[in-house]
Amino acid sequence: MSDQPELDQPVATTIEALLGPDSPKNWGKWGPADEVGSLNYLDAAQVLRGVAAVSSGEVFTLQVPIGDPERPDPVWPGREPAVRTPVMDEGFFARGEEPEPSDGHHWADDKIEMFTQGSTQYDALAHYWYGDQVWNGYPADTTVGELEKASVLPIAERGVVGRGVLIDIARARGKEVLDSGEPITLDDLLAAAQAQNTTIEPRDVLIIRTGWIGSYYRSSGDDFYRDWNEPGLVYSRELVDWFQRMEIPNLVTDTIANELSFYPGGLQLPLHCALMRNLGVTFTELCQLDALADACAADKRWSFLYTAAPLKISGASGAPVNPVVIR
Ligand code: UVW
Repeated sequence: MSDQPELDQPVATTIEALLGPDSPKNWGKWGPADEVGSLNYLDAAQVLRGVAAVSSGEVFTLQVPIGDPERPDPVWPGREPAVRTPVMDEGFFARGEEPEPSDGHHWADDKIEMFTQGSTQYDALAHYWYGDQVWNGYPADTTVGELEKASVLPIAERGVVGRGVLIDIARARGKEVLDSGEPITLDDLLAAAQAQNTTIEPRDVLIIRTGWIGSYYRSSGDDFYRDWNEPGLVYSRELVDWFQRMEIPNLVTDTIANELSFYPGGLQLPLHCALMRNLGVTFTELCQLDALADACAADKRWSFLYTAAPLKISGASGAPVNPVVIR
């Protein structure tokens, strides 16, 4: 792990201490049975606002490939890359392992074993918590065995469509990729938006580029995991208040966990708690944003229609997704 960045805040040793007793919460805002949180902000008017941001018709897909044996999927340390196994193909017939059908047909089938969060994915709102409650105040023991509440399924059933806005922090800093442990503050985010001449509007799907996932595909693999501390947004009360005020429904980034990984004091991923658990902001992680960013930089248009729907996996803490952006 790299040296911890100098963060302009007192060192806390628990998430609860960092966030404090009055951390903003949207629990109950959309009723006691809500499981999709801030996606409720994406009403029909937001879909039309997204559609209105389309002008050239270019299409970008943001998912990284799954199951390439030459380039194992980038994953959070401790998770394993997906493994795709062919269970039927021409070889089975050639080796006599499958009887020849009388009508002459052959076929190919695969199976895949993967972490549901081992690729470009949506986190379920109950994926990460502190204390004994998850999003909307559901008890933490509703996660035992499967997520009984706020799994990824309701997000998948609903789908996500709205106006997306891309803030390219790497480009603003004149870098191909941010460094391990490099923080992004609210001021940095707003300054980068201003430098792009971009206004982040209320209810925008906020997409932040660090260059991190792109760098994985240029690295040896080992380099990527050395000094493991992903760059990204850093917790501050101002940042959380801003997300709340701006009614941001969805945070999308090109890192595996959407925020600076580690803090002095041993904390890990506190924005998962402040934004996802408390505000119900959905997280789309591990996106490939480089081609989209190049296109936005070329014509200086940083907003577009963002659409996504993770796979409908019952009770899961996350699910793969291939978000589609239309400019
Ligand atoms: C972790 O939970 C570590 O990360 P993610 O949100 O990417 O699943």
